[in-house]
Amino acid sequence: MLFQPEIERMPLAQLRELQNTRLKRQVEYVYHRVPFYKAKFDALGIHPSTFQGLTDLTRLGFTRKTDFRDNYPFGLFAVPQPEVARLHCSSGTTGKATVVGYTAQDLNIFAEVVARSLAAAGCRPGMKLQNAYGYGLFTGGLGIHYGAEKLGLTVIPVSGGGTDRQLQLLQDFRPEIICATPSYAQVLAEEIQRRGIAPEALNLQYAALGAEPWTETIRQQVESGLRVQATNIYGLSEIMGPGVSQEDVNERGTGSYVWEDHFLPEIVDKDTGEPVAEGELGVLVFTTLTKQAMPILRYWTNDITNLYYGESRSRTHVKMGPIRGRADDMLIIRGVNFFPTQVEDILRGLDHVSPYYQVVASRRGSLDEVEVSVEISEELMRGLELAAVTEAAVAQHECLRTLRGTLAKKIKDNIGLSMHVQLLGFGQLPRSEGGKLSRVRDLRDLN
Ligand code: ADP
Ligand code: K
Repeated sequence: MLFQPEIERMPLAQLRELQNTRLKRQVEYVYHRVPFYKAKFDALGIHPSTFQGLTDLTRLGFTRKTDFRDNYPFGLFAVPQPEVARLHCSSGTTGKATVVGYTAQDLNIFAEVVARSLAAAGCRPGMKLQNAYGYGLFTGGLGIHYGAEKLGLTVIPVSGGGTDRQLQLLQDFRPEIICATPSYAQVLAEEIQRRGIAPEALNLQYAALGAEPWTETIRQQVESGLRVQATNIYGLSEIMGPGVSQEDVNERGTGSYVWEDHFLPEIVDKDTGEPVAEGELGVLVFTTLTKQAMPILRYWTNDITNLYYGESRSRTHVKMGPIRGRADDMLIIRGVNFFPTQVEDILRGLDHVSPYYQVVASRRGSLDEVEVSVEISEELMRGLELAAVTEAAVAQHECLRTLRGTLAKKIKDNIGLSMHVQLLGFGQLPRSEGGKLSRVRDLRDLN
């Protein structure tokens, strides 16, 4: 089903014309309303009166995550605060969160693109949707929620986690659709099998999964475990939230439609920033075309993927392939964005630890796990007369157990993820020998 067929099937030439008009308007809008963009464009010699639209796009330079941090909290906003109807934050920023804002019109468009996405995922008005995306500052929960209402679905706003309750509601309310992170959908599928819940006890037909990278293997597990057809939903707070792109349920595995009338995508080389040929892998860059509260031009997402038109399509909009990785060191753990440098910041504020650490992400079953190894300070080693820090030493010294507990709690409070903390002695972690030392190992095999 197509929620907005006239837009989703708009002939490409007409779509380009629409994008061109909207881009010129957006450039003019930010030039007069956002000092950050005015300064940037002045420096680049760009003026709205001479800006040609799509053919001039690459002249605009990039907007990066650091620009959000430097303009925290409202510096990138283009409207006065009373016109901002809602604020959200993106996870995974060091220190200060990335704040994003929406006018009433932005929220309406957000709901429309999510409604389009859910329709492409198989949903039809009258169906029930269990929303297991987290509600709150994160864009996932409310983003899906209002889009589902816009499409005419009955929403079950259960939010993330609480597996017992999720399973109870799936059996009692019998929703046709579930939205969740792919790893959480896997957990639900495994639990259903483990508890011997009969497939007929559930009424699920579709799952829209996103917020983290996933694979065809995960799709198969979720599809057979939950007896659904599972599609990919992609998005990011800086641009809107979930629903920037979506896979069609009948075209699974062939890529996700990017809703190009609102979000103009590009793929650029991760080192040079130059556009690559259609179909080539590179960094995904987005320009918002209709945002009022916080328009963003050429946002460098750091997500690695490709864009292509190609065969097998029920709509005219471009498709993006699955996210193959990140051009920065951000990890996505259970849907939550996490920069290892966030651990560094926590260590800096803590006594008795060295600044050396290592982060290892792995998968146990279908859930991501993170272990953080941290060295205690030389001083503390001397004080405790330890040559090395072993499990036995930790068991013996209460102060080490307290230190480990404090660190685990700070990580949980600041980053929003539970991690295992391992204490090591000073000097036990590898040091850089001139080259770049990777503090991160990602052992999750996503293939
Ligand atoms: P979201 O609520 O969409 O997760 P965030 O702003 O917290 O929004 O995170 C955005 C990032 O999450 C994206 O840049 C991308 O790295 C990742 N992400 C979101 N959806 C997907 C998806 N379907 N596949 C792979 N990665 C995704
Ligand atoms: K995410």
